[in-house]
Amino acid sequence: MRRIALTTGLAVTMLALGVGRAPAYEAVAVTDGGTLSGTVKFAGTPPAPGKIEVSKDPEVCGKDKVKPDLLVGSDGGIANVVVVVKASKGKKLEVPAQNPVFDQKTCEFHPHVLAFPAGSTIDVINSDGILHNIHTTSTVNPSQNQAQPKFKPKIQLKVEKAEWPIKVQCDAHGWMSGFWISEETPYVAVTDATGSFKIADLPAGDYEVEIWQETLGKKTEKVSIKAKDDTKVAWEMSKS
Ligand SMILES: [Cu+2]
Repeated sequence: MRRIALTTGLAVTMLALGVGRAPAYEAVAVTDGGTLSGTVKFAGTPPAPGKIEVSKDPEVCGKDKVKPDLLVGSDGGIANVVVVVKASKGKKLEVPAQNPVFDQKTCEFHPHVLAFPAGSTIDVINSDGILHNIHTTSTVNPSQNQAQPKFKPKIQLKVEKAEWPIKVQCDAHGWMSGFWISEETPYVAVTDATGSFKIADLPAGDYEVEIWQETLGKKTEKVSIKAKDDTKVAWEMSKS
């Protein structure tokens, strides 16, 4: 018993000192913040988009579907790249007043990559009127797995803790895939169809920025943010 008490005491002390943990994010007032904006483009010739074989419900899902795992626009911009500024302090991370929406439509997840503050409740919508099944694979949060038949047009799933990427799949349609990004700071963006992104209100300073794409992996970039200034970047990713 004494050993257990000692061990527990040590663990509590280590937690209190923050030993072995990343420093917690500190919310501060940001005045004269700077902006980081730019593009993430594919270096070289991108591979032809993959095709999805629709093996079920083609009347709702459609027949010719493009795999969403690597979408490169005509100017090389990569969609759905997650951009995370590794900030230790900055503006307060607010859970949105309106729940983020994750829709299942023509047997695809919209958006393909959904970023939201940790603690958000996600409105999972079934616009198709057929059976879908929302299945998340988490390591920090509990994984969630719920059937969503026609008579349940909306279910709500809360994600308490910061974690990314959380893979989301549908067990009824094996090709359906998406990702949730549960944010620890407000300085996260997902690139649009042209590969563009913008992150505002950053305190001036030097930062590491992680960029991640599901088939291209993770890369770290460095930026300097100046007060009231827009730092523009043109980053590239490629198949390794
Ligand atoms: Cu489905």
